[in-house]
Amino acid sequence: MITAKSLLRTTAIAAAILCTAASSAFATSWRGWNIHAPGYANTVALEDFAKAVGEKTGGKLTLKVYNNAVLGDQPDAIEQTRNGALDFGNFNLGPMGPVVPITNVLSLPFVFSSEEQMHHVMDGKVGQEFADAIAKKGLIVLSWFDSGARSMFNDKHPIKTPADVKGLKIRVMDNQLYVDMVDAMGGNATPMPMGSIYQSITTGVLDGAENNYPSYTEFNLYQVAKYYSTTDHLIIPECLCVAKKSWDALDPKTQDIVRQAALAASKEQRELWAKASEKAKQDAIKAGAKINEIKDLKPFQDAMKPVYAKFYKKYPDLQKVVEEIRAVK
Ligand code: BDP
Repeated sequence: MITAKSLLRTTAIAAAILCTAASSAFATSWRGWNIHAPGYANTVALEDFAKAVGEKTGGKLTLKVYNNAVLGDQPDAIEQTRNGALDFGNFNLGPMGPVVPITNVLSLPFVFSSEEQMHHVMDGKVGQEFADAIAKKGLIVLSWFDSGARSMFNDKHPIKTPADVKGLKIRVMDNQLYVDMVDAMGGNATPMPMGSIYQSITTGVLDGAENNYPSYTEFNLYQVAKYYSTTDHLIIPECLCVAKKSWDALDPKTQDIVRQAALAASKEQRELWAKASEKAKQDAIKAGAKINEIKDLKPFQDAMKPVYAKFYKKYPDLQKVVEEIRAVK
């Protein structure tokens, strides 16, 4: 029997459903993954990206950035964004390797000759090849971020030659190439999340890790691994990526707003990065880190020959991508 009360309830439910449908037709909100803390160059650029999109779409698309990897570790976050459970993120191309094979080229030690050359590569035709391959795996690259050059640090001694790595337990990101890289110098590599390094060094599970100056100071690693040696062995780009599912749901005008905001964020991130790198280096020195500047990297480059040999054996087709990178000045 239809009573006045049940009619009222049914009407209220119908109204609520209509309301949700209407608001989702007009307003969308996106969740974004970020490993870094507030104030870090990437975080500032991501938050400005989110703000710009909200403003320029008149609130039709609102973005929220979740910092400090609260939405999960990086390999999981890449997966979640690929399947659309998350909408966007700032990802390092290292942990992208297991998902998009061509991106492993960017994790080959010394593949770029400088950070500047990396920019030229990624902003050009070769960068587009990577973006196209990543798109086939469910992620749209909107722009490229910087993460400087990565160097080794540990709590035992300065690294002056590859032989100094012998026997050291070094944390690496999640990619077999980094295990091979440390192996080639006689060390023992352990892939683990960035947030576990500090404690692992304290307890002796690790002797050190490798990263850029801003991450070295962001995670207070100079406190437990004061010997930082400028091996500069990896220059890995990062992306500002959107889930293809979320991207395809936008109209072309909104896509254009998001893309422009992402390009502006990349410009901002790179400028902030350069300053943050220098500042982090000085902060580390002030806090007692011992920086060992390596003048001649050739012995380290030579030590990487087995890494390349193994890589070309596994991916013969990717040798031409390495050559394309090297041809860019
Ligand atoms: C930092 C990158 C971040 C990585 C981290 C790591 O910005 O994306 O997750 O290194 O080593 O430099 O895990």
